[in-house]
Amino acid sequence: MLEKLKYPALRDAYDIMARASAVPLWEIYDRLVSDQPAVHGAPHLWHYAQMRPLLMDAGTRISATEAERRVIALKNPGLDRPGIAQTLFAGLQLVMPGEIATAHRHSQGAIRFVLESTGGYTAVNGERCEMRRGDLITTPSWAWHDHENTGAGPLVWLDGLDVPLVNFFGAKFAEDHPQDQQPIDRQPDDSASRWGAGLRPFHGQHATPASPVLSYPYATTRAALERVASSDAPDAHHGWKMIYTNPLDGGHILPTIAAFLQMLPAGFRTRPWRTTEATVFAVVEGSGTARIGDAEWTFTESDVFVAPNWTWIALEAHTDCVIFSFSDRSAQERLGIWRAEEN
Ligand code: 1HN
Repeated sequence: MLEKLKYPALRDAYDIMARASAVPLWEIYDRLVSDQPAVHGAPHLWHYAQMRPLLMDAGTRISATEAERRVIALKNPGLDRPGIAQTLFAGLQLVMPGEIATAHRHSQGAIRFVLESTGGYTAVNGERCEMRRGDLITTPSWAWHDHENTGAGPLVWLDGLDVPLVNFFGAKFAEDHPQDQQPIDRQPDDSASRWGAGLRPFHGQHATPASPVLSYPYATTRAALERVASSDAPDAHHGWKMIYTNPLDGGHILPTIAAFLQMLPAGFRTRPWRTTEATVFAVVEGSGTARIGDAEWTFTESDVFVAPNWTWIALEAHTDCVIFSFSDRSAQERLGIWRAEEN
């Protein structure tokens, strides 16, 4: 087990420790604590033009029912486990016209960011959340959810889940709903009306750390960003960037996952920044160049790319850009370990 000992004269003591299921800490680490984080995984970009045909092919060869979820997972080439980053799962999910993905719930929290839609919804806790391109829908831990395509064309979205984190903790539970589709007992926009209109219910409380608002429509978020952009100068590191929030405390939408929407004007180059969080970006509008660590790619609409933890990020907009992103920042902030550096 231990090779190349720093203190070979202690080998006899180490052998006795090993038989006691113990190891000398001074032998296993170079330094007891490292001064900089290790980077987990590689920067990577998935072009939608390459991924879409794979999805559509899967759409003809396996049904949503057979697959349970017809998701093509985006696997980070620098990690051995599935996952787009050490802490995050991301995948592209396809539901074909007339198909449903049956109702279940699990301890993993999820977000969905819609890429293609001619009509469809995700039902969460009895509420139908309409899915249009650019809409963000949350599925908090243990919330019932099912999906349906009610349109004539494919329904595709980016799934983001805290699967690796929940697995790491060993807190993974799941349950199928007794019905294929959960009963709908709430009006559309119920959660946004109760919690997201600058009001909250006079009676009653919201019990979980996740945002009670389930849907953040693009029509609303884009208009907000556009208005801010029309009056503020763009930030040197982020352009115009806003955080999807839980209206109850101004915090992130899920206890594990934070989400962001940013706008960059044509020709704008951000200065480099890095944080301890792993971030997944999805391009909503426009095209540009992303420089993530040593990688550099041009991106266009619906492309997805990942910046691993503690890796420099710089974005350049060729045209006006709107970029969605999500990360594990929410979990890190709650644990008090999140850090950022700007260049
Ligand atoms: C899941 O339940 C969904 O409900 C999508 O749509 C992706 C990836 C891993 C584990 C569960 C969904 C998932 C998932």
